[in-house]
Order: sequence, then structure tokens, then C-alpha cells
Amino acid sequence: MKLTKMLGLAFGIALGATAAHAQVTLRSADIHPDGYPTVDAVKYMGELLEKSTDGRIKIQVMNNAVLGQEKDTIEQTRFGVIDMNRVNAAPFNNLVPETTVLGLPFLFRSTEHMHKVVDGPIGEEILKAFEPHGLIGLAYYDSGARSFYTTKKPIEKLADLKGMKIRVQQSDLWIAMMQAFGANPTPMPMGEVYSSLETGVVDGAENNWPSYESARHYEVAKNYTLTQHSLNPEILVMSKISWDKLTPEDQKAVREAAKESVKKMRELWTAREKSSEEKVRAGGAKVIEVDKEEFSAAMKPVYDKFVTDPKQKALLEQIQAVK
Ligand code: BDP
Repeated sequence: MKLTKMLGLAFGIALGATAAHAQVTLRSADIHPDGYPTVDAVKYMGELLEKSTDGRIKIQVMNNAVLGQEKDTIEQTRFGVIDMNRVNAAPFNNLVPETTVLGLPFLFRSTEHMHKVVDGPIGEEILKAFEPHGLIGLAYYDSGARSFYTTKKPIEKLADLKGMKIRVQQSDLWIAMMQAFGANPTPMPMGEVYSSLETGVVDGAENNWPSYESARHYEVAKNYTLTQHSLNPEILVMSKISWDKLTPEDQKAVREAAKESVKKMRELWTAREKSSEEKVRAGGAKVIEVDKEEFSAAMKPVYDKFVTDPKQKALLEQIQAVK
């Protein structure tokens, strides 16, 4: 993007906000297509916000990766070029290390366990950790369980992953996790995965049912192995630059609308997980059950590497203690 355009966009809010009761349109990035739960949840948040601010604040969801892939949009959000962003926790890991714990393999016992953690003080603490990095953590959205899928050789046991080239999100945690599984990790943005699977740059990837379906990865990687190795949530953030331009009342309205949209997101997610699973099964995906214990037992090196300082250890213990 040209610098002049970037500056123009960055100052869009500032100019609008000088007049009393000025209209503000917050541009929110998402890589997912129309109708994906995260996209619709942020649109819903926009409706709530528009109502609670008498039409002063609107959200424009710019999905389909029109603003770029996640790593880039995170940077643009930090610089106030993009106002809001909905991204999985993984691409935040290197920037905000506190987020790493959420993606640890086989950490959450269930979706309910994950909800309890992110809805409580631990979730709040991790959201607060974004602020020194130019971002305001607003809410967590569901992302289901991530499982492997491969183009040729199906994964039926841990040993099958040995040496396989597996695409991962751009996060050191995820790279280490793939290594611990015995695979050869290939970090890349989501937008490159379809062609990489198709051309054999990678042998497989991993994701939840809705992304496996909506990004059409099931067309080129038909073996879906239910390892369910991580329940890493999605995180909705706002640019601190955009945030600081809002009055405290409007900031409160943004927070409330974001929190309120979580309920909607959970409904949308549950329905979409089901319909995506049905769609990929009907589309020829072969679903493979595995002994998850075997996969989970291989994850000790990941915990040893990423849960090192006393703060992280305490965080992990707190999460495990949540009933
Ligand atoms: C999806 C997340 C998206 C990630 C993508 C990925 O919703 O934010 O970018 O996985 O694997 O489930 O890159």
C-alpha cells in the first residue's frame, strides 16, 4: 500500500472525530469468506454498536483477506491503518507471548473448559497483554478443534506424521508443535495453503471443520484425521490508535458490543461446525479416528519449551485448575 494512502486511511477517524457526534466507521479485517461465523459475528457487533451509539459508530467488515493476510493485517492494525481485526490466537503468539498458552496442544479438556478460561480472569489478563503492543484485546471467539488433513497418505497413527511437510500458522509454538509430532513444519499464511496442498509444496495442514470446508482444502486434502490437538480461540482486537480516538463512553460501547457478539458467535459456530462437517463428508472427505493419547503423549517438549518462566507456569496451572 502506498504511504499516502496509508496515512489517509490512518487519519480517517481523526478527521471524522473532530466534529461533535461525528460518524466513525471502524474497518475490521478478516480473512474468511462471507457467511463465516467470525465475519457474521463482527457484523452483528456492528449492528449492536450502531444501535448503542445512535448510529455514530459503524463497523465495516472487510473480509475475504481484502486487506491482506493475517500477519500483515496485524501490523497494519498496530499502526492504525486498520481499526479492528479478527485473527486466530496463533499469529499473535510471537508479538504477545501471553497468547501462546491458549494454543498449547491438548490443553483444554473441552469447549466448556476453554469458554470458562477465556470468559474469566485468565482470559481478561491475556486480553490486557495486547495493549503494550498497540492493540486492545476485545473478545474471544470460538474456533473449534484443529485436526490434521493430508493429500496422499492418511494419518492413522503418530508415526505417520514422521517427515511429512505440514503447513502451520506463523507462530513459533506451532512450529515446535509440528516438530514434536515428528512432522516438518512449513509456516505460511492461510491464503497460500490451497495451492500448496494442490502442488505438493506441503503434504498436509491442520484446521477446524469450518476452515477446512470454507477454504475448500477438503477438495485437495481428503484425509481428515480427528487429532483435535488444539482448541486455540480466535481473538478480536482493535488498534490502540483507533481506540484512543474514541471517548471513554464510546470505548465502553465498543467493549460491550464485542462481548455481546460472543454469544452470537457461539451459536453461529456450533451450527457451522455441523454443516461444514456434513459438507466435507458429502464432498468425499475420509474422516479418520485416532488414539489421541498417543499424539498428546508426544507434546512434552512443547510444554517444556514454551512454559518456562514462573508466570507462564502459574498461568498454565490456573488454566488446568479451572473445572
Ligand atoms: C482459521 C482461523 C484463521 C487462521 C487460519 C489459519 O480462523 O484466523 O488464519 O485458521 O490456519 O481457523 O491460518
